[in-house]
Amino acid sequence: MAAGSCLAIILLLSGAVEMVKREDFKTCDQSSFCKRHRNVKETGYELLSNTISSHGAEYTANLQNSENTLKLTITGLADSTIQNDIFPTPSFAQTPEPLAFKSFDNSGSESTIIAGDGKIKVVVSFKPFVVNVFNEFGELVSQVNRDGKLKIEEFRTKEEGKEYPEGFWEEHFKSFKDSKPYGSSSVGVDISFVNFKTAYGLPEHADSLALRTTVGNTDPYRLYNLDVFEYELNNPMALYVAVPYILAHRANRSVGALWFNAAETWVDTQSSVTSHNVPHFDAHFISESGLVDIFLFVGPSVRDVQRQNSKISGVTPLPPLFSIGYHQCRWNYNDEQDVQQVNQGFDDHDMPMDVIWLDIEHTDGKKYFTWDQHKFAHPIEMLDKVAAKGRKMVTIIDPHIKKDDGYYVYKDAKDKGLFVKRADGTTDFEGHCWPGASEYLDFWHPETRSYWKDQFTFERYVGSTKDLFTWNDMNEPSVFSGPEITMDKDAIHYGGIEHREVHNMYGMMYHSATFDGLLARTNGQDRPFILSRSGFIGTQRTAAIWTGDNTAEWGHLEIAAPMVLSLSIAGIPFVGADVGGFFGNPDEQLLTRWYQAGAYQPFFRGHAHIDTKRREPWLLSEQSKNIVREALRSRYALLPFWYTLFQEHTSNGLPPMRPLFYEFPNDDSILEEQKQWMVGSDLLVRAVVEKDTYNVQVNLPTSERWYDWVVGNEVKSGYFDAPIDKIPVFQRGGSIIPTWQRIRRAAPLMKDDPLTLFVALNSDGNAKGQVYLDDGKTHDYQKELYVRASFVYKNEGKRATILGEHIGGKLEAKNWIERIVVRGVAESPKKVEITRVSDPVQPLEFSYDRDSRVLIIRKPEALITTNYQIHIDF
Ligand code: NBV
Repeated sequence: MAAGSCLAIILLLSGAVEMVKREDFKTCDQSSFCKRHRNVKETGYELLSNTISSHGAEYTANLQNSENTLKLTITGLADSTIQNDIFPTPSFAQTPEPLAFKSFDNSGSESTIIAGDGKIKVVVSFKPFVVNVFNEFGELVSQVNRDGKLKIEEFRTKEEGKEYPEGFWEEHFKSFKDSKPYGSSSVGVDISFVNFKTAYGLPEHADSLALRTTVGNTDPYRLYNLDVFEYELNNPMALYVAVPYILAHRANRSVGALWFNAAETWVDTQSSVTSHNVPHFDAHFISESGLVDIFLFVGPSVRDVQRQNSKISGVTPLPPLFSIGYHQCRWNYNDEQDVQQVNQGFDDHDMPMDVIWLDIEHTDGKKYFTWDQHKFAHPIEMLDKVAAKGRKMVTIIDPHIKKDDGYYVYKDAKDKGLFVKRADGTTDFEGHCWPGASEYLDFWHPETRSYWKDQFTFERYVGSTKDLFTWNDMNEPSVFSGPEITMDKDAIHYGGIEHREVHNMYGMMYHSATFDGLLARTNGQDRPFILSRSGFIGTQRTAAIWTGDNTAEWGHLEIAAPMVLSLSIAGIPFVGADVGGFFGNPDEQLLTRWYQAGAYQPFFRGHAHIDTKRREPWLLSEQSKNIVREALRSRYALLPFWYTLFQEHTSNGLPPMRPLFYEFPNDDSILEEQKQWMVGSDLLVRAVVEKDTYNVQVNLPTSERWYDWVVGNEVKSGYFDAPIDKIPVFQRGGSIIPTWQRIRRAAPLMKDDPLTLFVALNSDGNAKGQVYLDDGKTHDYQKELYVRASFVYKNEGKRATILGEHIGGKLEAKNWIERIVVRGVAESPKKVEITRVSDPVQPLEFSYDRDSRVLIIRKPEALITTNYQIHIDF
């Protein structure tokens, strides 16, 4: 166990206590709890020192102001070390592990707790009540309730004649009434990140990567999962996903805070400086219900914070290889013949593609798990034809269930009582959605979860095969007839839980039940793949996310990167945006630029609205078609790199796509960078997101040497040509990147292919890298059926050695190294030789290009499951 640098703070009431239609969605002013909290001044809580108790990993005390008594609990938590050697199993719910305090001390006015194996200090000031958190360097990094905004409203019984604040009980919005039978039960407190100017997170918003100051400027960032039609850019309105998590960063220091609350939440943010010129980033969290339950991740580095968060909220289990290839979607592919043509089209035009998607029109009357009898009369044959090319399919399955006694899912769920209930707690909640009158399954009900799981068996889901995967859309949930296009807050879930309490979790409860179904249908053998629109803390354990209904406009291409990065920071790494834009018709320039950017984002899918023109890539002009083909091929070449990154994510929590400051944490000049990002530690991408732009400025951190990813020559920061057929991508000096150069129809067909390694020398003339591979499909990697190999390039003066080493796994992988491209080599070698364990020394063919300083070593023919050495003599 390494030092615990994580802290949980819980506050409870003590036992006693056209463009977007903006008018469809509430502002803070229209939401009474938000308004009340936003305007709160100091609430005057103080800690009652005679109530303090502390033992083990727990500190408790009562807080009091003129209205309430609250119970405070502070828990020290462990943060396990990274497991290098072995594989973590896919990560499901992880219970935080308490780590006893090192010491605890009480003076007259404050308690001092030393936690995290001596690495964290917490000073709890009594009057006013403030929690001060110090990192392992003794620096104050975070304060809870520094501005005294702690406010908790308790559930109560309405007393006639008593005066309550406006909106405390029944509340109205447009024609909707929220009965609020328990009154308001909101919670809020301020969390300050001390000595930090810049902070990130709070997805999902179509907004900049670095969080803005909302105080005095806009509404607070809103986290309330909603289906927002034609969402606008650069504003804090809620979207489909809610992750109440903030990361604050400055040179070499990071700290994170997770607000564990699934009710509607608003976060007012402000970056400012104290009178002593100390910067601080303040976040005022306000939730409609629930507890104040905060996890603080004390870092100190950004990697530490990411790992600490992943220990609490989980990681994405290794995805199947096909799912990191390219996905082709459209609302809708019309019939089996259409599917076949799309399948064939990619082959005819020599473009790799892995998955063909079917949207809602494939069903019989929007009854999910059924097929339109005319258009999709032979689903198994259709699927088998697609699978014969090594590809997969995905069908959409939405959570609204058509109210139709002739539909078996409706009938079963009705009979078993599995639907969400109205406020009366007994009659079924009903809403309007695609199928017309619909009901919504209650995924808090254990029987719903097991029923749902069973629906994915091959017997039950007639027409499905193991090559079919699932898309969960509309799971905010979207209710066309509901307030703000979603479910009434006073609807009731299993166990009497009001929807208000758990709204932001509905989507995740749904997609996690789907995950259970896909896992069970092959008895746990194959890895599931699910795409969800809605998500919450922990979504990453069971689904990928896309950014919903974007638009075919340049601004939407630009915002895709910061949106995907924010989700990645907040722990959801398998993310992407609809390539091309969902609404509207992209022109060729926009579409090609989007493919070029999307190829370097984790989830890569083209998708389009039913009213748009067809846009399969071969419908483009010859020139654009070639560009898109190149973009697709650039993605497939890097699949071993992406796959290795996803595997590494399972143990360190790091997202494959990262902001620059993750890799260059001491550089304050890149904190707001969002047109450039990193894929892993070693590739830097500068997307071209501006129309008619063919030359772009790129900021390459100077601490490294950089190489053009395609040409291989060394480059420096500055302006780079970005003709329409190219976006600037760079390899970091010191890295070795594994690629597949034999591009085939689909990713699984490439899994045994030989590798080409790209070696980029750092200023010492060294480099290193790794590759991880397995069957790409099953959970056999948990039985050590994988291979991990490392590559090191060592500069030894007049000689250099490349060491290839098999460092893990028992899979007898067939992959061998077919070429090594070394970048940044000063002179041509005299000879290159390989020594394999069993073979004698063998000379290798090579060529050297003086202009680009690139050395190419041909056919070392070394299996990655063996150890070998290549000697380069200069
Ligand atoms: O199922 C139809 C669409 C789907 O294509 C899109 O990707 C989802 O985000 N769905 C929303 C419903 C209707 C959108 C107007």
